[in-house]
Amino acid sequence: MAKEIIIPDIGDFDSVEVIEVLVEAGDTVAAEDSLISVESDKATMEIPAPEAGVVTEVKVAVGDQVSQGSLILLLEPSDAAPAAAPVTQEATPTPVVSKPAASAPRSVTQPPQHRFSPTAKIDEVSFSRAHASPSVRKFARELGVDLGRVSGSGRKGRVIKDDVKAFVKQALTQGTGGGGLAVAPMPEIDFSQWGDVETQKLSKINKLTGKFLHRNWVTIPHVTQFDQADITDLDALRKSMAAEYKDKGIKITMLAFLIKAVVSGLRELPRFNASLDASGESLILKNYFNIGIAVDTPDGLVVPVVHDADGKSLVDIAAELGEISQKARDKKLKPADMRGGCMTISSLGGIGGTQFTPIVNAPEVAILGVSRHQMTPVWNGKTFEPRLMLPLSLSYDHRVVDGADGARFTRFMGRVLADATGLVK
Ligand code: CAO
Repeated sequence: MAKEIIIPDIGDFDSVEVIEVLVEAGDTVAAEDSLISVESDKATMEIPAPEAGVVTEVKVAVGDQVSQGSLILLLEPSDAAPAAAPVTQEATPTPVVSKPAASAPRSVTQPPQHRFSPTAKIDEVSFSRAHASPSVRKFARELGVDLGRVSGSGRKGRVIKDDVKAFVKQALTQGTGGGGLAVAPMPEIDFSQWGDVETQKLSKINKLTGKFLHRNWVTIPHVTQFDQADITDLDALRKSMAAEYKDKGIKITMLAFLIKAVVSGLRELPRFNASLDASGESLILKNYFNIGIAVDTPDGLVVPVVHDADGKSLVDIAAELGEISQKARDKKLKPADMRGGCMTISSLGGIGGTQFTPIVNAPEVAILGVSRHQMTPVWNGKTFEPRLMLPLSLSYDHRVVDGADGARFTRFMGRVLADATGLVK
C-alpha cells in the first residue's frame, strides 16, 4: 500500500519553495535518500525519504510552496509484499512523517563529510559559496567537480544536477578533465606586504561577463584574422549623412555601417551565422540577422543586440544604436535586449589602438573587432594615395570556421565597406 510522504517539521518556516524534485515515479529510494529540496529566505533543506520504497507518484513540482504537512509523494514501502498489494491500491490517508532523528531535513550549511576527487583541486571557499543543494554538492564531490566553477541554470543561478553533468561532459569532450586545464590554483597573496592597497568589489556585470569570457577563452579554439578596409568614401558619405540627420537627433555612426556590412557578410558566408549544438556534433544555421554590440559602461561590458538588422535601414539602425547604448549606460537593458545575437561587433575605434584580439561571444562563432581608422599612404600602382584605412580584427571559432573563410570574411567586409552606398538602404 502506498504511503503518503509529507513535509516533516522544518522549523520556523510557514511556507518554503520547492526548488528541486530529485525523484520521479518508478524510482526506488533507500531510507534517507533525498526526495526534494526546499528553500526559504535563510536556508536550503533536503527532505529525505523516511523509509525505503518505490515512488509511485510525485505530488509536488518545482516552484510549489509547501509547509509542514504538505504531501510530497506516494511511496510503496519496499517491505510491502508486492504480490499482495492490489495495483489500484489507494494511498493510506495516514501521513508518514519523517522520524526526527533519522530523517530531519538536512541543511545546506552542513560541512562536507567526505573528500572525493583525487585528481581535481576543489577550491573549498568557492565550493561552499556555490548556490546548490546538499545532494548536488555531494554529487559534485563524488565527481571531483569544483562547484564554484559551474554556472547555475536553476532559479536565481542555482546549480542543479544537470549543470554538474554538463560541466563534466564538457570537460570530457574538450579534454579538460584531468589534463589540459588542470592548472595550478592561483595562490592567495597578501599584496599589502609590498605597499598600500585597496580592495574593490567587482560589479555584478564584471563577475558575470568574467565567467562567460573565461569559459569562451578556454573552450573555443580562437583564431584572429587581421585586415584593413578602405573607408575613405564611406567616411565622406557618413559625414554628409551625419550633417543631414543631425537636426533629427540621429547620430549616423560608423557602427551603423559596420552592422549593415556584417549582415552582408553573414549572408555571403552563412557558417558565420551559426552555432554549434550542445553535443558539438551539428551546426545550427540561422536565417535571421541579429547583431550584438559591445558597449562599455561604468559597471562593465554589456552586449545589447540589434535584432533583425537585415530588415532595417542604416538610419533606423543608427537611431536604434543611440537608444540602446544610452539604455546600456543607464542600466535599463532588459535580458531580452541582450539575447539572440548572431555575431558581435566590438568597436574600440573611438578610443584608439591599432588591432586587438576580441573573444568570441559564444554561442556565436565570430566577433568583429574594429580599431581606430588612420589616414595611410596606399600604393595604387603608380603613386601613394592617402586613404582612410579601418583596421579589422575578426576572431572566430576554428571548429566552425576555417582559416580560408576567416580571410574571405574580412576581405568581403573590405569590399562592402569600400563601396558603402549599398549599405544605406
Ligand atoms: N576610428 C576613428 N574614430 C572613430 C572610430 C574609428 N573606428 N569609431 C568611432 N570613432 C570616433 C567617432 O567619429 C566619434 O568621434 P566624434 O565624437 O568626433 O564624432 C567618436 O569616435 C565616438 O564614436 P561614436 O559616437 O560613433 O561611438 P562608437 O561607434 O565609437 O562607439 C560604442 C559606440 C557603444 C561601441 C562605444 O561607446 C563603446 O562602448 N565602445 C567600447 C566597446 C568595448 O568595450 N569593446 C570591448 C569589448 S571586448 O572586451
